[in-house]
Amino acid sequence: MPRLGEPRLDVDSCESTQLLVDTSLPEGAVVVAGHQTAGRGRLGRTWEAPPGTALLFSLLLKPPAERRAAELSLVAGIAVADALEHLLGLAVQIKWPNDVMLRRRKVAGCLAEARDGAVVLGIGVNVGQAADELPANAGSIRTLTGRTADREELLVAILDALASRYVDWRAGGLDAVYDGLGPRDFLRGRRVSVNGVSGVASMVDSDGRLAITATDGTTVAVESGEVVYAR
Ligand code: BT5
Repeated sequence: MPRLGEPRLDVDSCESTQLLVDTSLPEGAVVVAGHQTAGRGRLGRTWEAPPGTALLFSLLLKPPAERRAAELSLVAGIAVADALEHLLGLAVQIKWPNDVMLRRRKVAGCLAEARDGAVVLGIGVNVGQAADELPANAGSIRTLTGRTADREELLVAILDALASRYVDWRAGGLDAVYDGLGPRDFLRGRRVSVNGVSGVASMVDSDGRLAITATDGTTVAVESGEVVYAR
């Protein structure tokens, strides 16, 4: 199993941990920040959290060329869900392609960016934010459970879970980690619209695509995009 979390750089504040990962380091290198001034989401969006309230880190991975790197945001979601379920004892869902949901709120987001032939995997988990410190439809461990969580303990739990899921994914793709994904699929059975395709989400397939069944019964598999869904 690869050692994830070493070498490690901790910073109080930075623009984005994604920018501080040196891809010449060995796989497993991690950067952890207490605050980001320009945290990144997908498609040019931002990730916001007040200083000291969230777990914010980026991890360097060097997957084999035959694997689809974009699937790593789902693999990361599975690992975050594994860790949160273990620590909180509550069911956690994964909303394709990269959100982790607790009690129907987004509690964490994952971002897999390819760089220099490697993948920089960013994970943000909302831990201690109060309700007025969160965007719409988001929640933190504090607001959703009334409990506090230790960010370091959570980081270790996520890295442990990810090390195990990553080994399985490297060997066998999403099929090999599907037990952590299929039963946690937040969108399954919901009415969705993605990139102009509307219908009912039926599943995330083993290539990491969202399968949507339209009213005429045809099924379309969508590679990526922003999902609009009925709550
Ligand atoms: C994501 O993007 O969900 C990926 C977020 C990855 C963040 C981590 S933090 C450590 C590392 N360093 C970085 O710079 N990034 C990574 P996306 O699916 O595009 O979601 C972004 C959207 O989520 C925004 O447009 C907001 O609507 C919403 N959002 C922003 N901050 C949030 C938060 N703290 N909790 C929940 N939702 C948030």
